[in-house]
Amino acid sequence: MFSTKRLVSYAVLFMALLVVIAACAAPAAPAPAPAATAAPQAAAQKTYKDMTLCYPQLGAESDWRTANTASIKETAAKLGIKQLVFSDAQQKQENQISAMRACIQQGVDVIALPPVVEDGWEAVLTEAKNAKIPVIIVDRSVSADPSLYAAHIGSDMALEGKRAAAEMNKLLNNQGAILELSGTTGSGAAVGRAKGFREDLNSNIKILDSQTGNFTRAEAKPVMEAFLKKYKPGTDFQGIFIHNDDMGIGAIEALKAAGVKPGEIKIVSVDGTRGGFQAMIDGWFQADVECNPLLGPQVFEMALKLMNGQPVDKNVLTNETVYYPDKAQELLPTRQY
Ligand code: GYE
Repeated sequence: MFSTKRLVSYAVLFMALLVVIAACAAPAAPAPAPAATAAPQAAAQKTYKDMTLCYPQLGAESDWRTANTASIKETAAKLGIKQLVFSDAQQKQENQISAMRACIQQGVDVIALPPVVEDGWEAVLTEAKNAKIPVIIVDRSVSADPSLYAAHIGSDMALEGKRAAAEMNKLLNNQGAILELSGTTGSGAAVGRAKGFREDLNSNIKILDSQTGNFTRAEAKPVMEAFLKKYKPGTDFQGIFIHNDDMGIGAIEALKAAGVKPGEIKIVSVDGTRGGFQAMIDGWFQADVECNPLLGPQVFEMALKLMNGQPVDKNVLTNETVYYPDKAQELLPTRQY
């Protein structure tokens, strides 16, 4: 056992030693500059001139689509990107998938994909991911796991459907029956619009029937003709919800041929194309829910960020509104699509 005296002298010795060590140690060096402010990476930044972007467009089924294609092509030219690899899949998913595979093979920098339908993208998205090619989902959505793509830029299709329902409720005074001409089966646009519409449609309004017109004028017309053989306008149904203006224009032809007059049946459509505005001026559409196809600038801006490894927002939604016949004449000349 140590005596207290001894213990104290050990402690004093130990502390003295500490003082000596501290005195001998080199004075603390100034803190190094934080790594973030050192050596900016600006020199390695990629520009639009370096960009090869792949756009496997889903088709040319509508005026909306034509405007979307034009927006992509015009923006690519304006920004002076190295190469735009554009293709038209004619509304066939297998064509979009092969176009994507060709782009992966080529080693493009970014793929921007407007998917014709929601399901079935896992395999090719995984291939792009493995090849380290970021994919931006444009316009319609996919059901694949979000970890398989970089981001989505497009409209809130369910919100568009809700807006259409609110218009229909007003137009029909919350009662009656309607028909629905829906978009491409299984497409994010049709699924979202149908869902949102049903969520907000007054429960006293019955959806008598719903058929697809595949977003085209040509396919919508015979569907409307078949509806008119089955259901009597005015008696059996008072309104029609149509998922895009092109199908609306096809439907109008069938309605005209059946002797229906503009305004007798309340029509709510989606897109806000010039054709839709004309249909409002002519009294056929009572409301047109906007869906903006001019996505080019946002797509390329995000693509450049991805090329430079910068963070991007996972879901970029387009700001949209509803158009009405009273302003249609005034606004038509300002419409870009
Ligand atoms: O509403 C329709 C087009 O996906 C939002 O596709 C798009 C839709 C648009 O054919 O006109």
